[in-house]
Amino acid sequence: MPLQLPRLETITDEMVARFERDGFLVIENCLDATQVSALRASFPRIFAGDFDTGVYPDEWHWREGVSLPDVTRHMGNAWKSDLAIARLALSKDVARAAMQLTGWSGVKLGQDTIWWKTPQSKAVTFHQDTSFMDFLRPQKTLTCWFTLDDTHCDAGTLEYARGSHRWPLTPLPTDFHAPDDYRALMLHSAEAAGFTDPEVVQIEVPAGSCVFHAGEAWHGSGPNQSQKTIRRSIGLHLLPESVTFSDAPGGYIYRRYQRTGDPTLDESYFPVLCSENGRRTEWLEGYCETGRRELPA
Ligand SMILES: O=C(O)CCC(=O)C(=O)O
Repeated sequence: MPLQLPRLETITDEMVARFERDGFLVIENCLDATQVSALRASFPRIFAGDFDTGVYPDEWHWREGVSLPDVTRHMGNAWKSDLAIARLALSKDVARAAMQLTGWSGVKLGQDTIWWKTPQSKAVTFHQDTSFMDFLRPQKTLTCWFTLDDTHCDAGTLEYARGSHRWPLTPLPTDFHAPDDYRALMLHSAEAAGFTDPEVVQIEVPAGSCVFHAGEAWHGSGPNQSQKTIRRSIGLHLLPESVTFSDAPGGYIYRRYQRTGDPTLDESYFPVLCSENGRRTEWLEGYCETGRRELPA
């Protein structure tokens, strides 16, 4: 079964107002200790290439003995490879909360991202997730980021520029991992938007907490300066159900899933997590148990 997350069942008007004002919303203690430890156990396995389904993720940015030891370990669409991660990524509760925050009538999963910041690992540059959705119309996304460890300012926690979801959208960063100055692009964009001293909020929350952020909100994470604290997180990047592939160039990874002459996003790769009428892509529940995408008989 996909995970049930009762803390996400009640999104109040006050929470929506805070999300709209700041561009992000923190909800503490959404995953219980058992759920956190099951997800943590996946990290060493998937980065060693041990996949429940035998299928590779869409992005695999760090390999033992090949990659630089001090960059943030990162993977995309591990739900296709690992069933513990699938149970989180395919959760209905996350999607329903996203619908309440955005007003979308239904939600598809765009992709997940796995983040593993080992002690002394380097920064992730500030960026806007919507910039990566340049191949979609409407160009929109909402992220729900879960942390599996208590987060600390000196251990590379996630940071937001408050209110930055109202600044203009900028092109993709060229130095995503281990930039010289991880806040530089955001500061440049702030200045262009007329803000000289943007407020940066560093998220310090217990393991199992989550943060929803608007796709336009600037966020990134500093170096992990700790000698022994690990920071493992999972981001779920959600799309409006009505989204289609655009005619414009872009989408160097996920455009591969476009069928010829057809702009729709196939539910085999971008499943519907929750629709207005409660519909979900048919195979999600079974997939979380068996790793097979089978339609009910
Ligand atoms: O966890 C991080 O350091 C980066 C997270 C992020 O950029 C995201 O999930 O959108």
